[in-house]
Amino acid sequence: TSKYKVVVVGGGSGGCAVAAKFSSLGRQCAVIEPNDMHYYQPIWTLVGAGLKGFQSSVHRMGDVLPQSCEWIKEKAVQFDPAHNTVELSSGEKVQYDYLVVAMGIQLDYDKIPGLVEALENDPSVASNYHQRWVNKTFPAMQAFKGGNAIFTFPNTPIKCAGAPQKIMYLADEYFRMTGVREKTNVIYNTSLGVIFGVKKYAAALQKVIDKRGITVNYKHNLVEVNYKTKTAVFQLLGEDNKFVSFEYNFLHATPPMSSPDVLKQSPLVNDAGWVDVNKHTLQHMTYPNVFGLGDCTSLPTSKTGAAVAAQCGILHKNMLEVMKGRVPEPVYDGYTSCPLITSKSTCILAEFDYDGNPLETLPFNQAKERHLAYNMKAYIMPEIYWRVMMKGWWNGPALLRKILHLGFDRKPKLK
Ligand code: FAD
Ligand code: UQ1
Repeated sequence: TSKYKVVVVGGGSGGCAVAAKFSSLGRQCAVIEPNDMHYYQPIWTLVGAGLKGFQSSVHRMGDVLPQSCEWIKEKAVQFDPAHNTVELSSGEKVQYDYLVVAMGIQLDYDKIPGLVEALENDPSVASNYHQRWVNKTFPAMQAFKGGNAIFTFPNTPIKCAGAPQKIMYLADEYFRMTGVREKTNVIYNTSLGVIFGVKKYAAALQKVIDKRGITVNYKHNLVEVNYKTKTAVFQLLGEDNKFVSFEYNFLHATPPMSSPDVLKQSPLVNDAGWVDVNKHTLQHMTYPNVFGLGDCTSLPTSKTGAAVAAQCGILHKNMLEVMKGRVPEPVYDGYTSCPLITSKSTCILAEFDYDGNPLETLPFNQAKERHLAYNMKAYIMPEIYWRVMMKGWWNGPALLRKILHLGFDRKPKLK
């Protein structure tokens, strides 16, 4: 059994950023992460639309993780928080004084019968959520000659809840450019009953949908795909739960998602399977030396990299407090952000807190489609991610917001 002061499980956006913050601990800090590659997933929307190369989203894990920390290149398979240990796929156990769980969210493509087969065999079926199938989206758009272009949103919490519709706006624009839009129904079939969870941005997106002539079908949950007949079956969520079939000529599927299976079976999670943390401190509800970060947690905010950035600084500070025997400060307000790309040069930059109150960084209305927001998303955020956040220096834009608002910011009131 090897022993460390801090063990971080997961070397993705959150795990890597927080390990970098603890890098002064040197070999007393370890990251458990099985993957060779680290992906900047937010750029996959633009990769899918042919606006960025896939290679720009990939760095070798060994080049991204902080050099001073120990990289344990294995999968965590079991948690025993009563004895401060994590078991690895090799069977070996790792002991910790403090644990950060940042394992992300699991993609459950296999929960939709026929979806994986369609993704593997039908060139007109794609999915920006997976490193393998994001590379199919643009070729499918190029080959598309009209008919039904269907975009789906599943019946589970997902990461970046805007991504299933961002690719639709980009495809709609592309189909206009290639002259096929007049022969096309652009259809958004979503399990939800609203286009976006925050009213201010939902109203702005509705205008985009009306202007572009997009069909939105609410409470439509994808349950089956048959690529041989090119049909997608949806269940109508509600009273009758009946099934309707759609023929597709292009299908962009967002898979159902859930907490990683390894976590679901662990003592660390709530009934829904998420790491059970205090929503203002990120400290575990039962085990005070355990903290949770990002997509795998119970934090009731929209799961994004921007939220992870804000959480990293708070987690680091609070864990240092706990190390000193003090009580962590309840400061996380649920900050999250979703850059809702509406074309290859415009973006609605949603930023909000737990209560769905807008928490905008720029001192002008971000519900408007703007070039500046697009440029930030496409050119500035990747630089911030690789050069600043992965070094442990980016805690989200809160400080920038305060400066740009000249201190006239509302004070967060936390229970
Ligand atoms: P991840 O970054 O997913 O990292 C989880 C890590 O845990 C992975 O490296 C994984 O290998 C590892 N892991 C899993 N299981 C184990 C195990 N058993 N043992 C050890 N390690 C394990 N966010 C934004 O802010 N803005 C956007 O515009 C945006 N767009 C997006 C578009 C798409 C298409 C996608 C897919 C995501 C988008 N996101 C966006 C979301 C963002 O990428 C995630 O919210 C963010 O990466 C979450 O960070 P995380 O550390 O929680 O999880
Ligand atoms: C952000 O902080 C972040 O983390 C790196 C993202 O992840 C990709 C984002 O998409 C956004 C929008 C933010 C928020 C930052 C600003 C400057 C509004």
